[in-house]
Amino acid sequence: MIFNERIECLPNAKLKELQGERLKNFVANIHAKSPFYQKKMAESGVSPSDIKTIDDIVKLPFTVKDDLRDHYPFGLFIEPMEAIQEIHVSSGTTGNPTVVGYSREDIDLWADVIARSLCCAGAEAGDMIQVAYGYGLFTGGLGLHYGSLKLGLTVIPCSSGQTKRQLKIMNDFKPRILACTPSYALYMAETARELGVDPRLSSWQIGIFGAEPWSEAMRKEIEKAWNISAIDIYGLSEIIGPGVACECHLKKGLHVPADVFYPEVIDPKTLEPLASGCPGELVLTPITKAGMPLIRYRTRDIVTIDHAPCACGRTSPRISKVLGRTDDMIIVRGINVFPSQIEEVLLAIEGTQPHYQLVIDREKSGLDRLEVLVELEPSFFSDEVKQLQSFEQHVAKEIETVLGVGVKVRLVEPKTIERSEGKAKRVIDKRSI
Ligand code: DLL
Repeated sequence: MIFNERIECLPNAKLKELQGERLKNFVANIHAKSPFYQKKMAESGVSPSDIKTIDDIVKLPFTVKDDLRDHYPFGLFIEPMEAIQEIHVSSGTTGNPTVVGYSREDIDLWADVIARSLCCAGAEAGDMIQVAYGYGLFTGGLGLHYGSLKLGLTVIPCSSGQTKRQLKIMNDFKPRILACTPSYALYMAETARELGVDPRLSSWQIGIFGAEPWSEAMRKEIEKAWNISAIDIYGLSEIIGPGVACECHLKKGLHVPADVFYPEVIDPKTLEPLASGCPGELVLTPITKAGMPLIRYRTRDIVTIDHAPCACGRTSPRISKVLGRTDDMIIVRGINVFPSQIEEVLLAIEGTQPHYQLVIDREKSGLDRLEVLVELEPSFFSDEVKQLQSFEQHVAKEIETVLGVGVKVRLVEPKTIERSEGKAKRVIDKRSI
């Protein structure tokens, strides 16, 4: 089912017309109300009257995360506080957290795009959904909540954590849909097995997973563990939260509601637009947002984009799974490494578990050292040191073939790597400590 067929299946020319109209009003409104953008646009030599069609978007300046941090907490809100209904905060690793504000229209928009996402994923009015994303300042819980209400689902607002209780609720209430981070879905499966419950018999048929990178191999693990269809949902607080893109049942890319979030893919170095299919940084402009609208926001997420219509009937462009982030890319001895590449390799090897961590350090000689910690399935654990060493070497070789850089692999005992109820921490970079 398609939530809003008229919009989601709009022919390309009509979509462009609508986007152009919206962009024009969007820029005029921001320019009238935001001293920050008045200055930024003046510096770029562009004025609202230069924006006539959606293609004129390239004339506009970019916005980056530091712009939000520099105007902490409310400097980029363009509506008075009375018009802001809700505030969320995304914690970063450095500096001020990112604060985002939603007007009433923005909350409606959020509910709408998530209702579209849920529908895209296969949910239908009358279904029951267990929302196990964190409720609170994080956008995951409340975002899925609003969208579920809009679509007419019955919501169980579990939030994340209390895994045993999550499992009991699943078992007793029998929801058809689960929404949480992919790493939490795996953690819950592990806990279920420990409790003697077979996760393959769960009531969940569809899982709506996102908020962190996860590979195709991880998808297979989760689908096998829970016997469900695992759907990828993407989003970021600065744009709205979850609901910026979501897969349909065909899983051939994540549909972007481009009538409200205009996507571009650029080369992060030259800032030039890239052709469909070329990996680059995703830039988004939420062309109908009111409370804290951003122009050409650089997400730092690396994706490819496909403008061809999907066999599901939707004409919206689709982005690939997130391939990495410009800032989680680790540079080891000059070679660019994305954790997702290592994840793919690890999960393709029989005997390893989907729990891993990457530790980067600098040797005395000044050379970077990348150590890959990975858990072994209990049945593969051996008392024979030699056997373990040869397995480590085998894994290291497989990774080296893909990355082109030498790594050290350390097999660790089951349950040694910290489990996550939210976003998993995959990389520990000791070079900056
Ligand atoms: O993680 C919003 C969200 C909640 C998305 C629930 C999906 C489900 P932030 O905390 O602001 O917002 O983090 C945004 O998380 O720029 C990506 O790097 C990463 N991310 C989000 N979804 C995915 C995904 C939420 N499906 C940052 N795959 C983004 C890979 C993702 N990375």
